Amino acid sequence: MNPRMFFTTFIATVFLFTGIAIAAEYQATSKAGDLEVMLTIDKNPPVVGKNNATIAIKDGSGQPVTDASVRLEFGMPAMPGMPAMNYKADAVLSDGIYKTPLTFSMAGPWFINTKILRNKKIVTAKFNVDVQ
Ligand SMILES: [Cu+2]
Repeated sequence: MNPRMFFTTFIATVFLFTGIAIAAEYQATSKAGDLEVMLTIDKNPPVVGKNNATIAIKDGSGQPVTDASVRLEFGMPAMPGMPAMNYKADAVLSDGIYKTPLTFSMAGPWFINTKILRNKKIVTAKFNVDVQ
């Protein structure tokens, strides 16, 4: 392999792996009041069992918000043979973003309501994921 071909192959490989790394995370953005909330889950699609979620929050001027309390209320509405399921997880601030494990008990559509308490006000960012 000549150096030029090696270089081309190398670049192609880097792009391939970068693409896979991006696709391997679930990511969605939602508004909560004047806040912009980005939810990232380390698996795409999210899976039955343990997933790791991170929540990044920006205020109306695009500045990171790190003085909030963040709680995820997630679950499924009732369906045939299954009562409504509701769970809570308090996210912990680490390196400027909020983190928590999220455990889904079954496949299907789940809601994730991200409750943000800041300045004595609670706002909610709503997400929906399809767990596999
Ligand atoms: Cu269900």
